[in-house]
Amino acid sequence: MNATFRFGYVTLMGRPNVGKSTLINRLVGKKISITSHRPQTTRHRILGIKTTQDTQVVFVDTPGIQTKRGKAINRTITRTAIASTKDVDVLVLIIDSIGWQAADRDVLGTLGGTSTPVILAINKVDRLRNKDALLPLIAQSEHYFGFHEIIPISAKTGHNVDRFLDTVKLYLPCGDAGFPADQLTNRSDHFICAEFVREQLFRQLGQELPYATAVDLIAYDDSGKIIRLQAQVWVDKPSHKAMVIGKQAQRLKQIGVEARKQLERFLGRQVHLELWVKVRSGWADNQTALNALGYNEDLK
Ligand SMILES: Nc1nc2c(ncn2[C@@H]2O[C@H](COP(=O)(O)OP(=O)(O)OP(=O)(O)O)[C@@H](O)[C@H]2O)c(=O)[nH]1
Ligand SMILES: [Mg+2]
Repeated sequence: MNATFRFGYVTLMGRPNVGKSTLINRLVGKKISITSHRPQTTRHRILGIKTTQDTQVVFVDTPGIQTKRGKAINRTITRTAIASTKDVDVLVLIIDSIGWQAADRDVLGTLGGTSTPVILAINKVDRLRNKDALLPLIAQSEHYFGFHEIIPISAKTGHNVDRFLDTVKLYLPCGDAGFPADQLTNRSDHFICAEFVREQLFRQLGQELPYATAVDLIAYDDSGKIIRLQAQVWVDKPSHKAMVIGKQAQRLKQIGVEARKQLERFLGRQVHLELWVKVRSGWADNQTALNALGYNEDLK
C-alpha cells in the first residue's frame, strides 16, 4: 500500500435545493449530476470521483432529505439519502447562506450521535450582499452541532471550493485508490443521459408536473458518427401527457433541444435525440414501477 495516498468516501447531505449536485459537479469538474431551481431534483445516489496526485475522494451526491411522508417514491428517495450517510469517512452538511431553516435542523437530526466527522459547508455565499452576516451564522452553527469544520463556499462560482476540498482530504484515511484515476462517476452514460432529459422536465415544466414524471432511456446507439438516443418520458395521467407535449408539440421540442445540448456536452459527440411520452398511472406510488426505473438499486 502507498503510505501517503489517501482514499475515502464523503457524503454530501442537506435539505432539497441547497446545491449538493452543483457542488459535486464543481468538485469533479464535469456535470454528472443534474440540477435545477426546484427542490428534490436528485432522486438517486450518484458518486462523483475526484482524483489528484495524492488523493482520491469519492463524493456521494444524495437526494435532498425530506421528512414529509408521502408516496413510495418519496420514502424510497429519503431512505437512499439516509443510507448514504452510513459507512463513509466524512459527512458534509450543506446549508444555504440565508441561514438555518427548520428542514436543515431536521437533516442534522438524522445524524444522531454519529462518530463520523461532520463538516458544514455554507453554500451560495455569492448571494450574500453583506459578508458580515457570515460571522453570526458561523457562531450559531457552532452552537447547534460540534462541526469539525465550517467552510463558506459558492458551488456556483467555485469560491473557496479548493479550500473545501483540501480540508475534506485531511479527514480521509491512508489507502489506495478504489477507482481508475480517469473514472468520474459510478453511473453509466445511459443513466446520465436519461437524467439530462429529466433535468429539462424539472427546468421547463411548471408546478407539480416534474414530480409526476420519470425518464427511461430505451435506445442508445453510438455505432455511427452521431449518437442516436431514444428516451421515454413517463407521466401519470393523459392530461400530463398533453402538458409535456404542449401546443403543436412545442414544449416537448424545447425539452429535446435543451437536453440534446447537455448530452452533446457530456458525450463530446453529436447527438440525435427522440422523445416519447407514455402514460403509466400511479407509477410514483408503485414499487414495481420504481424497481423498473432503478429507484431501489441504490439501496442494494
Ligand atoms: N447563487 C447560487 N446558486 C446556487 C449555488 N449552488 C447551487 N445553486 C442553485 O441552487 C439550485 C439548486 O441546486 P442543486 O445543485 O440542484 O441543489 P440540490 O441540493 O442538489 O437539490 P436536490 O437534488 O433537489 O436535493 C440551482 O438552481 C442551482 O443553480 C451557489 O453557490 N450560488
Ligand atoms: Mg441534487
